[in-house]
Amino acid sequence: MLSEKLTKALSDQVNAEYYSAYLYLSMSAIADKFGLKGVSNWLFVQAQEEMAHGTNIYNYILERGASPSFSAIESPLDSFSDVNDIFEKVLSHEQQVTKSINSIATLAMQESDHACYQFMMWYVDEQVEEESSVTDVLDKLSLIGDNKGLLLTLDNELAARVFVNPFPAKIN
Ligand code: OFO
Repeated sequence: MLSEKLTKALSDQVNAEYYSAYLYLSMSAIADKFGLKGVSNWLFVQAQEEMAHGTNIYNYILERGASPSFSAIESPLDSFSDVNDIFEKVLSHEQQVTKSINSIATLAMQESDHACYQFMMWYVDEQVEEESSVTDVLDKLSLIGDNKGLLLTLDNELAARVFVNPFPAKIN
């Protein structure tokens, strides 16, 4: 059975993952308005991943015999100056998420809840990958500068991203 503290921390993380999905949907809509359909697609797929992350934690709380709590999901930012601004905000958001994932892993360790610690390790690895993939996009944007042709090439590259459910056995 999960402790009350871990149940609350995991419930808050479900909320945070759904907030991330909301934020990326908001960004996806703005990118669409900018005429960058590939960026919009990349962010939409990111939102789908965040929902899967949140649902997986929700399922884990139930699997451990605890009851999740639900609080309101904050409204996402909805104003971004350009595509650089969007990805800079994605990176700083993911850095915050990494902190909260690490603090849950630390709590699980302090409570000697090895199962929960092990569960959180997937998220720890995922955050490394997320921060790295966003940093790659930011590096490319910095090389592209004001070259609109190269920006469209990057947009085409990001259009190829497809959603792959990271937890196919658990979520339908
Ligand atoms: Fe769920 O990884 Fe981003 O926030």
